[in-house]
Amino acid sequence: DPYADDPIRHPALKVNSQRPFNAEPPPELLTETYITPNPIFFTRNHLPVPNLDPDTYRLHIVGPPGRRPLSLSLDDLHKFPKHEITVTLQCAGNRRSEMSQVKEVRGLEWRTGAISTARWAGARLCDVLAKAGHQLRETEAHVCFEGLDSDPTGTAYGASIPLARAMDPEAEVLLAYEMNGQPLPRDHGFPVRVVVPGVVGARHVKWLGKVSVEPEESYSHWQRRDYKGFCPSVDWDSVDFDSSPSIQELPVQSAITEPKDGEMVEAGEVTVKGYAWSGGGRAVIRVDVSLDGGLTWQVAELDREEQRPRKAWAWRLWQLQAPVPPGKKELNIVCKAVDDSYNVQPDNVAPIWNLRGVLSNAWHRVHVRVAS
Ligand code: MTE
Ligand code: MO
Repeated sequence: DPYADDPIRHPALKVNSQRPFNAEPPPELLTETYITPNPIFFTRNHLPVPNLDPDTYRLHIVGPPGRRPLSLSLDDLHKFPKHEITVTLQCAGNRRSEMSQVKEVRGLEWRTGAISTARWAGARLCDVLAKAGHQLRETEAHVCFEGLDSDPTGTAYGASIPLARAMDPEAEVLLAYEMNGQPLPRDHGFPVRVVVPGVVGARHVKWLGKVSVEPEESYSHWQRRDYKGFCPSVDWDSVDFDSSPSIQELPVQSAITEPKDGEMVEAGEVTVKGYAWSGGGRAVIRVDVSLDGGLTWQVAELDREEQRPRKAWAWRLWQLQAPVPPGKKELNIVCKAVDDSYNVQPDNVAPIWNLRGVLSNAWHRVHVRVAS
């Protein structure tokens, strides 16, 4: 059993698949704290978790033609300036279960929890690439990452990002060795993973073994044959994966974490809580909440965490306390977020349905009954 050596996991996680391990925190725990504690941070593995020895670990950075590659130990990586940032990581498949209610999709049935936030620390990728001799010459180039996890044929997990993002110090792409002040847990990439702020989780390659600069995107299955969006009419017979770009920055997203769907709430006053986030460093500027299915709206209160212009990498938690209209037997609670480009979420999921069930960011709806 290639999974026999996987780590022990926190019992609060809702497991979507055991082998490979995929799990999300329950919604009420997800927004209890701004920083997600490591043991309940959502986990998305495609393969068994490698068991890497930090003493013999080496990260290979392929140099430009004519330069020797770098082979960095963990100590070598610690010698680069340490950079620490708060970043929200979201899987492209977050909220897929709502898409599969419209029509069957292929993928794990994530609810609202394939998203979490941590303080990440490590070396800046741009510093490491510069040390290896790379410059931002070729604008069409890509930085390819390879994981040390592999399938029975020896194929490793891989992904890439454009070189321009990798070389931009303002993009703050990290080779992270710390998560919330601790060495990375095994499930989250020990000893080193990529963190690409504002970009889909699939590019944050864990158990990083190799970095190279290539004229083309990564040839990995997960770069070329997955994690792409399509028209709702495209099916598995007609899909042409080369016709869509790989997902990089994600669209604006929000969800309700309290109350839960089907719950009974007290008459009088209701507290609605949730998260909101947008890709590409775009800040969430507002979250609107409706108690009547979207007929009338109220503005939720956002947390006061710092939002840097163009570098708002982390989510905002929000809440609304509102009177329950007298006589109401049920509430159709809805939320929708707006980012600083005034991007909004679509009102329902059917027009954004796609065969792989990615990019599911319609208004989030929760139906509750009111106690009488
Ligand atoms: N890196 C490797 N090596 N193997 C993987 O399976 N999964 C990717 C990404 N990096 C993956 C990986 C996907 S799809 C996501 S959403 C994130 O890791 C999840 O990171 P997490 O498990 O730390 O939440
Ligand atoms: Mo993912």
